[in-house]
Amino acid sequence: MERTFVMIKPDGVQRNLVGEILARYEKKGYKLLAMKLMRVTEELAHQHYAEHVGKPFFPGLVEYITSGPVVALVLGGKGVVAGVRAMNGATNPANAAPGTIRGDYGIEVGRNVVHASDSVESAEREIAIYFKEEEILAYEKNVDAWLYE
Ligand code: IDP
Repeated sequence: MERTFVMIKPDGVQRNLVGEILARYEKKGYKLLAMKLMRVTEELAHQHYAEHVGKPFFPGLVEYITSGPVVALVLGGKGVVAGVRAMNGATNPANAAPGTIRGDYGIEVGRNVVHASDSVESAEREIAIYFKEEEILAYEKNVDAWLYE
């Protein structure tokens, strides 16, 4: 099953949006494979956002992502990588369509509520940064027969 790494960022936790955001992914039909409330350390932030080291917004990004607890998730399902990116909306909430999480709950790019992997490869890289393989559960749900032909 395709998997993606998702994070409800510190602003999402502080603004009491965890339940609403989780409900969206659940109702879509994506399967919750792993979940934890945690703090992102400076070291984790550098690993996760390695591609952005040196960019002007990088120090602010590290400050933001380490500023409070986050919810880290692994979600599974057919097409889940692209599907969750679409549900999250454009990186900058100012450009994110209404109906997307960033479009509905965010204002500025530096407080954009959620993260999701942008490809199957980056999903596997990010999952390995945040989770041990034994923390990721494989299980059947009866509803699968109602989601997949
Ligand atoms: P993504 O989160 O939609 O994949 P990326 O371009 O990978 O977007 O950027 C990673 C994160 O860095 C964004 O989600 C956002 O929190 C932050 N970020 C990106 N560009 C800017 C910027 O120009 N100013 C402030 N923060 C930014």
